[in-house]
Parts: sequence; C-alpha cells; structure tokens
Amino acid sequence: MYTVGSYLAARLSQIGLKHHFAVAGDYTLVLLDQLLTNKDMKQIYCSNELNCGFSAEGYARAHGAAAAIVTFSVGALSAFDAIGGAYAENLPVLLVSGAPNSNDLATEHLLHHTLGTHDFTYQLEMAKKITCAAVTISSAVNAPEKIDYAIRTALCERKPAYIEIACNIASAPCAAPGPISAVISEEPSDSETLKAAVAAAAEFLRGKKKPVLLIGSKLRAAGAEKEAIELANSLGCAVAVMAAAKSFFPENHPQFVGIYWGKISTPGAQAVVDGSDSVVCIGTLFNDYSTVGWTAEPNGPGVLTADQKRVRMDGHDFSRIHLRHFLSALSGKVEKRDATMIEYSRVRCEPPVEIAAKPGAKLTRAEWLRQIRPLVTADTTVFAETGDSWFNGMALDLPGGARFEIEMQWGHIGWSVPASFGYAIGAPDRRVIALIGDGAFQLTAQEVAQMIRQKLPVIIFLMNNHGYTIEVEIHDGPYNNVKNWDYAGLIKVFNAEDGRGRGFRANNGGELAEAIKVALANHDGPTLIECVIDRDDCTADLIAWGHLVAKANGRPPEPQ
Ligand code: TPU
Ligand code: MG
Repeated sequence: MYTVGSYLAARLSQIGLKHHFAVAGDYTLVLLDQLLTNKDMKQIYCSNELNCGFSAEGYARAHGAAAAIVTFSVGALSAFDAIGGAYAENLPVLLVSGAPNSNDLATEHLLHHTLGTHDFTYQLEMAKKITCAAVTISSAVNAPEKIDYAIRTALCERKPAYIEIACNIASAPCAAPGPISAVISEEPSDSETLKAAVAAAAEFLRGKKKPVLLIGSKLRAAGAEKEAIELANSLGCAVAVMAAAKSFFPENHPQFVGIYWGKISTPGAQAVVDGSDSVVCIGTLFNDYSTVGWTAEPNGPGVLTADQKRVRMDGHDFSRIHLRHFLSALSGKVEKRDATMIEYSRVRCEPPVEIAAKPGAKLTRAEWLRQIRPLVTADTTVFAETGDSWFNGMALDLPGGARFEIEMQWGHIGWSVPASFGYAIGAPDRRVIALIGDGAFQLTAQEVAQMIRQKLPVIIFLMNNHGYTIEVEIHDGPYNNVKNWDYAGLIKVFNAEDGRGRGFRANNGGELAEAIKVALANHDGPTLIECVIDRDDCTADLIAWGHLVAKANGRPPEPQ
C-alpha cells in the first residue's frame, strides 16, 4: 500500500538518495512521517530553511541530486534563495513544500503561514521562475505522474524542481511506483545532428594551428568530465579551466595549464588562451565576474562552444546533442595538436617558494595558505566561499582525486557552511575543508551545530579580517565593517552537553599549526579554526579583480 508521501520517498530512494533534508512545520509533519517509513533514506534536520536548501544543494554536488522538505511560505520562501542558487549552479535539488489542506483551497478561509489573503497559488507561481518544473498536488490521483514529471525534468535539465503537497494528501493512498527507468532514462542525442556537429567541429579544428580547451562549470552538470579528458588526450593541446570549474578537469593532468580568469589567471594560462586561434569552450559560463568585468571573454570565429545540449561555431548551431556524446565522438576524429603545450612550456613560471613564518609572528594570509596546502589530498573536497576565499582557493593545487566546490554564479555569502554540511552527509569518506570569511559565516553559522549533531569532521578555516574585504575592494564604505564575534567560542555554545566540535583561534602560525593538528585528529565533529589576519591582508588577485569589476559596475548609462 503506497501513500503520496511514501511514493515520493520511493522515487527519491530509487534515484539514489540516501538522505533528505528537512525543517518541520505543521503543513509537512504528515509528509515527514511518510518519508520516514522508507528505511533506505535518512531524514537530516537543518536549523532553518535557507540552510536546508543549501544543505541539499551541497548534497547534490556530492551525490548528483538532493531533496529538501519545508513548510508552506515561512519555510519555502526562505528555501527559494537556495533553490535559485541550485538553478544558477545547475544542480537538481527537489524542493518539497507542505501546503494547506486541499479542502481549504477553494474556500474563503484564511490560513496561517500565508499572506492572509485567499490566494494560495503565489508560492507555486514564484517557484515556477526558479525551477525547471513546478507541480502542486492536491489529490492523490495524479500524484505519481506529477512527482515523476518533476523528478525526471530536474534530473534531465540538471536544475531544481518544486513539488507542493497539500498536508492532508501526503498520507492519502496512491498507486505504486512503476519502473524507475521512466524517470531516469534520458532522451538520446539526435544521431544525424551529432554526426553533423562532430564533422563541423573536426573541420573547424583542422583549419587551426593552436587549439586550446577551456573547461567551464557546466561540464559536470552535463556528466561529461571523462569525455573532456578523452578529447584532451586526443588533441594533446593545452587545457585551461575557468574558476567556477576548478577540479572538473584534473590538475595533475600533463596538459592542465591552470585557471583562466583574465588578468588574474594562473601565470601562463592567459597567454595560451588569448593567443589561441581556436578556443574550444566546453560548458563555459561567461558572466561579469568570470570575465573580470568583461575584460576576458573568448569570442569571434575562433571560438567553438560546446554546451550541455548544444554546439555552436562560426556558421553552425546544433542542438539536441549531449555534450558527452559530442566530446567522445569528436575525440575519435581529431589529430594531435600540441602547439599550445609547446607555447605553455615557454611561458609557464615556477610557483614562488613559500617561506615559513616564525611561529610567534602575527598570522598572515600567506602563512595560512602555506600551512593548509598539505591538507589538500586526493580524498579532500575544498569549499571556497564568496569573498577572498575564492582567490585563496584558486591558489591551492589539487592532487588527482581532490575536488573543489564553489558557488560562483549565485554567489550567496554563507552558502559554504550548509553546503559543506550537506556535502559531508553525502560523501562521508571525503575530507571536507571549508574556507570562509567572517562576514559570510555570520549568515549561516547555525549549521555548524548540525555538523556537530551529525558528528561530521568538517574543517572550517574562518578568515577573520574584520570585514567584507571583497566588497572593500569593489567599493568601500562603513557598510563593509562587520561586528566581531567570538567565532571559536561559538563551538562551545553549539556543543552544549554532548557535542564534540572543536573551536580554536589562531593569532600566529604556531597556533594555527597546533589547531590543524587537533582538527586532523578530531573525527567526531567539526573543527572551526578562526584565523585572525589584518583587515587589508588579502590576495593581489582580489584587488586586481575587484577594480575591474567595480569599473564594469560603474559604467554610466548609455545615452538613449
Ligand atoms: O574574505 P572576505 O572578507 O572578502 O569575506 P567575508 O568577510 O565573508 O565578506 C564577504 C562580503 C560580501 C558581501 C556582503 N561578499 N558579497 N557580498 C554581497 C552579498 C550579500 N548578501 C548575500 C546573501 N550574498 C552576497 N554575495
Ligand atoms: Mg571578511
């Protein structure tokens, strides 16, 4: 016997979810009971719905998809911010919201957790803008079809979807789920179009001397990471990666030349990309930040763009082909072209030697970076928060297997606390390290308590530079000052009587080294290391990037 809730649970479990995230509310309690009847999935609780959405977003990064269950309006509207993030970051997160009793929908009743009007549709209408599929279930009869449609569309589009379930329908009897293949099987590439696109791309490359591959963040969403390596191996050319795609192409691959990010690229990488006569952009996303205020965007007839389901180049535009099919087929049709590797070997520079600071000397960003480098091992995932952590993160070399997570398109400060929590739930065998600024941390700090509750050994490096330094570099004012907290002391508060989190404040390199030792040995909870640095101790990259972004932001209105 299935109910609407247990049907949903079965489908979530069938698509591979071992957990779902939730915040309780009276419109969802019965649904949560129904989800709990599925013994293949655990319910993980969050401190608020924004964090619940971001926890699911992080879980989807580790696990391919995720679900967050929240109550009507007061919960869902908070979660919408994170769902917008999942949309921007191409992550299939299912937001499930409890909703008013189906009998109330057509009445003149006023209900709690609503606007106090008779309109109960506004939430669905809002959800439509930030998801690829949004359904409302107020009868059990059509629930299977609607649930399957929402999940299938999310998985296929790699975007979030929204399912609203009336609170009295969650436990209503419902049909049994059919084969899961109906939900997870994807539309094949159109074979004729694929052939034509590969032929055109092979021809495009044949006429060029210096091809280079530029990897972007949509590569993972397309599930085409392996195929990008295949094409790189066949071409033998240089491969640069955009900041938002760091780790999507292995940094220990012999053809990896670094991060392409305009003026603040890895030394040598910009020269190779900008000097190329054929940039193959794979899953790239060019916005004002990634182009450093529109100063670095490959375009023109020398650019081929291969996206999740579309390939474009001078005079051609093909759709309905999967990126991985295109890359794999193209690999078999190209010859070795290593001119950009030869060029790179000429322009590359050795990284500067980092000298250890005296253990008692005041902590600097450079000393902190030097000390955390060895923590990044094959089984590590680094989370880099919006702020100078982005630029510090870029400076970390990733050994094979290491992963890097960044939320560059949505850029919500505070994302990394719940997202690393959700990721750690989804990937318990990985060492999760989060780099986060003081300002960002203050938005979502509560989720450290959930890391403690779940005994997750996440290591948080909280860079306390007493302000919104990234904003300072774009445009300064009194609004960039942050009220200081006793960040390390928070862990005691969150631990209460049973937690095993650890909190440290490092004012110098010696204290930092000691704290790192304890963090590595603490397997029963998170360790937060507050690194106290000067307010203006930031990366040169942040300054250079900030000035160019500020210039782009400050363009005067064009005359009409
Ligand atoms: O390392 P640092 O000091 O740059 O990082 P911190 O201290 O975390 O400061 C981040 C400052 C910041 C803001 C206020 N970065 N972006 N913003 C704008 C912003 C405001 N609200 C949200 C939810 N997201 C944002 N990105
Ligand atoms: Mg700061």
